[in-house]
Amino acid sequence: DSRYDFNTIEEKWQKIWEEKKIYRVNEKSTKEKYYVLEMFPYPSGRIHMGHVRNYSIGDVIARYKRLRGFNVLHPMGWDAFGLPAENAAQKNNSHPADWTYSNIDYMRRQLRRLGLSYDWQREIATCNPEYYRWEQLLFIEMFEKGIVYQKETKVNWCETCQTVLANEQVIEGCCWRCDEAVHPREMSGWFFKITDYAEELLADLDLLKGWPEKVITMQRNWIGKSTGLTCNFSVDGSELTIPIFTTRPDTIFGVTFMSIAPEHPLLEELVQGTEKEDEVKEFAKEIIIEKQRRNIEEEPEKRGIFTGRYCINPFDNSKIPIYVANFVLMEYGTGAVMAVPAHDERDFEFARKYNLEIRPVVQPDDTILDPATMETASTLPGTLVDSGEFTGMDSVKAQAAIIAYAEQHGFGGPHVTYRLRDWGISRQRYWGAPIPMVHCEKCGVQPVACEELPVLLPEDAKGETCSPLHQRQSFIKTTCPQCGAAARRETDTMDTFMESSWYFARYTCPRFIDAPLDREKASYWLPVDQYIGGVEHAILHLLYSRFFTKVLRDLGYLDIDEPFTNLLTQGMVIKDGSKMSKSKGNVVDPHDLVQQYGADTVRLFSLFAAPPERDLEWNAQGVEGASRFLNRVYRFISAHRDILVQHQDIPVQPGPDGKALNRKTHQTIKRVTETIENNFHFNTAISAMMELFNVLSSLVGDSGESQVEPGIIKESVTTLLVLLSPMVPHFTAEMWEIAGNPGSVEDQPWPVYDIEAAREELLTIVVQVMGKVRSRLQVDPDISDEELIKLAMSDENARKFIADKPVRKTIVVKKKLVNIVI
Ligand code: ANZ
Ligand code: ZN
Repeated sequence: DSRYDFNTIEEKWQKIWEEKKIYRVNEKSTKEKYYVLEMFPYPSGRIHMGHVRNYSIGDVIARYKRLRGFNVLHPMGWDAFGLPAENAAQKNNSHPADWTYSNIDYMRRQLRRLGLSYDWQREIATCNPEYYRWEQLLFIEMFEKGIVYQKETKVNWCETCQTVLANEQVIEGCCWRCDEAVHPREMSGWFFKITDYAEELLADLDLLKGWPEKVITMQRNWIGKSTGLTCNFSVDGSELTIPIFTTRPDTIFGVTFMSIAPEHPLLEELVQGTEKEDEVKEFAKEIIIEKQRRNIEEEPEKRGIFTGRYCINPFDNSKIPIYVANFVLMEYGTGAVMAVPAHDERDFEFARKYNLEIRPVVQPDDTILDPATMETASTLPGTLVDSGEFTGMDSVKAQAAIIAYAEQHGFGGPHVTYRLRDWGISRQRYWGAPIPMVHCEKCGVQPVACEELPVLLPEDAKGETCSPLHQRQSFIKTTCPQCGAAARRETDTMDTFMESSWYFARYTCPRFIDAPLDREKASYWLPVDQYIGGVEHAILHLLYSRFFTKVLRDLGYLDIDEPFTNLLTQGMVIKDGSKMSKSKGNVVDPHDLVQQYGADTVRLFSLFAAPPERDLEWNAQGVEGASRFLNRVYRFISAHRDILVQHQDIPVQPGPDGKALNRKTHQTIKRVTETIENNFHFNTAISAMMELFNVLSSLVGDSGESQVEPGIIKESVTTLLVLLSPMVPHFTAEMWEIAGNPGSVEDQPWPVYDIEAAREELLTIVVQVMGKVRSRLQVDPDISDEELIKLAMSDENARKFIADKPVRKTIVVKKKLVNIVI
C-alpha cells in the first residue's frame, strides 16, 4: 500500500518530542519571548471538534513562532471546578473529584494524540488545592484592600433542599430537583468591586489594537457608560427628595410622572399611613417575585401602580404623580426615573396604558408631534419647545445647559453611571474553591490566617455526595483567627470564573510555592501575545481576566495593565448549517477521525476548511482531501528519495523548468509568511503550499527523468516540509528524515525568500502608435495599466512617432500591447 502509516509515524514522533523535551521552556533564553495561549477546556469528558480547531490554530502559531526564533510558551490546563461535575457525580454516585480527574486523564491523552506542542510540565487543574490556595490568598488580599465586600442579595431558595438554586435550576418557579416552589430570599453574598475599575476597563480598550472590533464593542456595551444628569425631585407635602438619573436632561420639561423601582428604599416611607399603603406594598412584593422568576432577556408587559403621592419637578414646579413600575431597575442609576412619555418608548407605553399625559418638548425638524395621535415616542433630536427659558435651544446643546442650571441651583448635576455591576462571586455549591473567611460573634467577619491556607474542600462522607458546605457541620465549626473563640466558617464557594481569570498568569510559574505568582517569571512572559478562543467568552471571561490583571498589578504581582495583546476569536464548527452539539445529534467525534486518518490529517482539515474567525462547515470530502494531499507528498518523496538523500548543489544558471520551480518555491515562502503574519489565514497558506506541490510534481514527474536540476528539487521539497511543519508536524518530521535531511524539521529556521528568485519572468509588451508596432518593452508581469502607459509614452522609439501631437487615447491589451492613438 502506498499510504503512509500515520499510526506508527505519529506515535514515533510524539515519543521523540517528549524525550527531547523540545517544548519545555524557561526564562533563560536569549531569544525573544512569545506567549501563545488557547482558552483552557472544561474537562467535560472528551475532546470535541471545537477543541481540535482551537488547539490546532494555537499549535500552528506556537510552532511557527518557534521556527521564527522565538522562545515560545505554550501551556495547557483544565478549568476544573463547576456544576457538571456535581451533577455527574450525583448521577453516578461517585465524587466530583474522581469524575473530573478521570476526565482530565482521558482528555489529556486525546490532546497528546493530536501532537500539540504543549509544555506539559506546566499543566494546571484549577480544582487542585495547589492552585486554589493562591486564589484564596488573593481573595484575602483583595478583602484587605477593600476590593471585596459582602452584601445582601436576593437568591432563589428551595426550602425542601435547603439550598440556593442558580437561575437555570429554577424551572417554572420550581426546584429542578424536588419540584417544590422556589422562594426568593435575602442572603448575604461576596462581591468584587469591579465597578471601581469600570473607567479603566473602558479606557484601556483603546490599548487593545490586536482585538477584533466586535469584541471591543461588546466589552464597551457591557460596561455601558452613560453620562447624564442626576436631579432631586422633592416629594409634595414631605421632606423627602427622590433623586433621578437621566441621559436626556433636554426632555426635563416633558416629565409627566415619575416611576420608581419596587425595591426603592423610600417607597415604604412614601406610602406609610396612607390609604394606598397595603395595595402598593402588595403590588411591589408581587413585582419583586415576578422579577426574580423571569429570565433576564424577557421583557415583561409594563405594569405599575400609583402611590398616591406626588413630587415636584424643580425646573417648572409642576406636580407629577409617582408610580411604582415593573421596568425600573433598582441596580441602575438611582432606581427612579423621570418619565417622559413623548420621548421615551417605555414611558410612552406606560402612559398610554394608564392614561397619563404625553407632553412633547423636543420638536424634530420635519414632523409635527401631536400627543393625541402619536403612536410611538419620538427619540429624535430637534428644537426645544415649551421648555421655559430653554425654549428654542437645540436639544443637544440644551443637555449641557440644563445640567449646568441644575448645578447652579443646587438640585442636581452631571453624573456618570455604568451598566456594569459588581461581580457577585458567592456560590452555594460544593465543587468550587471555599471562600477563606470566618464569622466570629465578637470580631465579625475575619479572613482565615494565611498560614492556614488552603481551606480545603472537605471530602465527602457517606450520603454527603456534593451537599453544599452549609450542610456540613464539621466544616462549619472552626475558631476565630482573631480571638480564638468558637466561630463559623464561611460556606460559600467561589464563582468558577475566578479560576479562569488568572490561570494565564499562573502558567508562567505553575509550581511556585511562595506566592500566587513569581513576579520575575510573570513579568518575563506576560502579557500573553496571542490568545485564542471562542467568541462566547468575549464578554465575561475576558472582562474578568482584564479586571484581575489590574487587581494583580495593584497588589504588586504584575507590572502590566492588560493580559492579552492579541485576541483571535475562532468561529464555530458546524454541520448541516448548525453548531455541532450533542442536543442536535450532529456531532463528529474527533477521536474516530484520528483513528481513521491520523492526527495530521485532522489538523490539516480543520485549518484548511475555513479561515480561523469564520465558522467551519464540516464536510467529509474535506478530510479525504487533506489525507489525499499528504499521501501524494509522501509518494513523491518516496519516489525521489535517491535525489533527496544526496548532497545537491544549487545551479547558478538553471534551465527553464528549474528556474520555474525555484521561482514558485520562493513565491510560496513569501505568500505563506505574509498570510500568517497578516491574519493567520492558514487556509490560504495551505492553498499556496498545495500549489507549490502541484508545480513540483508536474515539473519533476514521477520518475527521475526530469529537466529540473536535483539541487532545485531538493530545495523545493525541504522548503515545503518546513512550511508545512507547523500544521502537520509528525508527517513533516518523518518526511524530513526519509528525505535524508540532517537534524530535525522542528529545529530549522523558517525559510527566507529571495526577492530576485521570486520575481516573475519579464513580459515583452508591444508598443504601437496608431496601430503600428514601433517598439517593445520588457516589464514586470504585475505592472499596472497606468504604469505601463507611462512607460510606453516615454519610450524613445514611440516618442518619435508621437512627436508633438496630442495623445487622444491609449488602449491596453493585458500582457500584450499598448496602442497610442494620436
Ligand atoms: C428621561 C428620559 C427621556 C430618558 C427620554 C430617556 C429618554 P441609558 O441611556 O441606557 O443609560 N433609567 C434611568 N434609571 C433607570 C432605572 N433604574 N431603570 C430603568 N430605566 C432607567 O438609560 C438611561 C435612561 O434610562 C434614563 O434617561 C432613564 O430614562 C432611564 F426621552 O430619563 B431617561
Ligand atoms: Zn473572634
